[in-house]
Amino acid sequence: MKRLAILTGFTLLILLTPDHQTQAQDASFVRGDSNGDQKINITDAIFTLRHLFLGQAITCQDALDVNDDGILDLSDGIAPINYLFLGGMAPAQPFPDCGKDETEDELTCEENGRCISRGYYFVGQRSSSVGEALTRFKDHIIDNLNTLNPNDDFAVAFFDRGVLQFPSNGNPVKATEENIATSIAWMDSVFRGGGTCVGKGLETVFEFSSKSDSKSKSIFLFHNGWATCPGNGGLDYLDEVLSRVKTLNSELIPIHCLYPRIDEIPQFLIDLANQSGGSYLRFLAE
Ligand SMILES: [Ca+2]
Ligand SMILES: [Ca+2]
Ligand SMILES: [Ca+2]
Repeated sequence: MKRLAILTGFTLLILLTPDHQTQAQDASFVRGDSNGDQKINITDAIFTLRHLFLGQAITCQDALDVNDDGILDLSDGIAPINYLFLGGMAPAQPFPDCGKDETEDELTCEENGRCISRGYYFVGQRSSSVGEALTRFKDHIIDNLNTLNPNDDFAVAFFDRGVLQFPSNGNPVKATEENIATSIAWMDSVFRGGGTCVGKGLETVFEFSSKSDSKSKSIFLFHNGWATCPGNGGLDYLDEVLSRVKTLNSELIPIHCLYPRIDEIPQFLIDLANQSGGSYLRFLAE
């Protein structure tokens, strides 16, 4: 019986490993950007030569394979110099923007500097008790979205008794100009509602974040620190939300809490920030 259990565990490991590896080793990169600073210059050629001859550690073999022949050799160290100074060929795709390797080879890419995707998940209270602050939170979201790279992803949710979410299919979207514009139009259609089921709002953003493979994620919560959720509310409910979030937040995504009032920041928001490694601050009119 014990042997069977061991065998089953072993089989499971074999079944799970290939998929996991593809995910971890198929990150976005810029070909030729060996050192991952999203610029192609002489330091990339030097970096590549250091890797080839001095064992410099790397995290993205594909970025060094300038000619995309699936082999890392001296020609990859020389190709950037040819391109930069002698009018030689530009690196193969993806270049100059981040992207994935489109040609099959043995090389892998775990991460390539600035191509690392960041995930931003916004969740805000839309009950009438937050008043005009809701508009400021929307502006805050827009300001943030405008700083993202197209490789980042995001999602937005507003809660009252229930939850309104963008995108409606529950999958975060890339921060392209088009997606940002669509989300802003959607936010314009969100008005104040009734009730404060903050737990539902937080569950929604964790659902979003679980579908993203971004390396670095953040959650922004806009909330007055109090809950009136039908059949559930008050301090006991907030305690339940805290422990539910602890379970859901296995990735330890920092939750940054924005409090729309001048008085003392409620303990719920402080606890939420502290248990997730996030922050809390008063979010007031200018
Ligand atoms: Ca570089
Ligand atoms: Ca090569
Ligand atoms: Ca390739």
